[in-house]
Amino acid sequence: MKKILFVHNHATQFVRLDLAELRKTFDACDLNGDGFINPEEFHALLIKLDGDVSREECMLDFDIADTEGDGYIGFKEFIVWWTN
Ligand SMILES: [Ca+2]
Ligand SMILES: [Ca+2]
Repeated sequence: MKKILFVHNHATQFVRLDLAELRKTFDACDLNGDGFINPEEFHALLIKLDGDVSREECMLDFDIADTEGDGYIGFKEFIVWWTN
């Protein structure tokens, strides 16, 4: 029982830390601070991560990340994109 509890706690802590890191990344990417990432902000993030990323490549990835298709990436969509 103790072992299972430990593993569970460990996993929870890992997820929490990971989310805090992701939140930082998301906020750093959200240049105008509206709580969403627009295509321009997303393009800037991809360039930071991968270097030379074209606008076309950016929009392909943006469409994948924007699962709701509203033209912005919210934090939840960002988590899904980041972890896939
Ligand atoms: Ca924004
Ligand atoms: Ca969206």
